[in-house]
Amino acid sequence: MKTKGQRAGLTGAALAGSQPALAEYAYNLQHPVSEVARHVFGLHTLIMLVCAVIFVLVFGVMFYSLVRHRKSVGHQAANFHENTSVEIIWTIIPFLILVGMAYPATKVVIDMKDTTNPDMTVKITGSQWKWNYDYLNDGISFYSNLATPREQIMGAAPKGEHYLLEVDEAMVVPVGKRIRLLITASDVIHSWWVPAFGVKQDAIPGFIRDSWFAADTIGTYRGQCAELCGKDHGFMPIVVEVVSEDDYKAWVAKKKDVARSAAVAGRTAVEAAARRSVVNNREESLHV
Ligand SMILES: [Cu+2]
Repeated sequence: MKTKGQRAGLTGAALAGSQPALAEYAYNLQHPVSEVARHVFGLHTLIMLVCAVIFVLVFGVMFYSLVRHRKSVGHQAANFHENTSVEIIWTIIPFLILVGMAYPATKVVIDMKDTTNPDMTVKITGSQWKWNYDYLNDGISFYSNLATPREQIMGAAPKGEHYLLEVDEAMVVPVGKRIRLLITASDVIHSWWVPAFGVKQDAIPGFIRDSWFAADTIGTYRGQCAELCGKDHGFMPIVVEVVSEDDYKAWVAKKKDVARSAAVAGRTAVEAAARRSVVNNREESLHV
């Protein structure tokens, strides 16, 4: 017979096997790669421990009292109704516990909101159902759309490794740099959430909210819109590629090149269309 632990392990393995992209969500928060995310992780662990200790102490005392002092073995109920000392103790102890938890939590929240001295700024606009990234320092702008093939969503093809967590154009940032995010939306409220960076910020139409992160490890990090925003809310993932400074520069140069040639192609097409219409007009006037 399998023990409970073995069964839990098997369930975890089955989950990990069927949804590799979600495996890391299974038991804990994602592995943090920024200072803020590490603090959030630590805070989460600390508060869970405090809750666990309180749980064990309170229920331990309660069950001990219920069993050892039960009526059937002849105990009389103690009467400490309106006992001032007891009331003071059970007010002061929770108060001290709350202050003890609020102090580190407030420090992390203040750090999350401190967007001063950024190395670069990216404006992120959520819209139904995609993200738009504007690199204010480098003059780059693009949309990031879901890249999961329709057949996988419809169940006609096996689901890929990054099912619903892949995009056509990822946000690219240099490693170790302080990235300030200006987050807004063009239609309804969305939320830009990348757990590994410790960033989760509502994108609200008509408002600009800011946040920041500095990723310390090169890699690909994934997130999702975290505010119910309509029928395709689950289809607007976020992918951030953290690359070296040199790779970032090369990416910026490539993006600018592509934008330039698109502009040239656009201008050529407009000029050709204008020439055609001049020729047509001339021919029409000759025929009159
Ligand atoms: Cu959304």
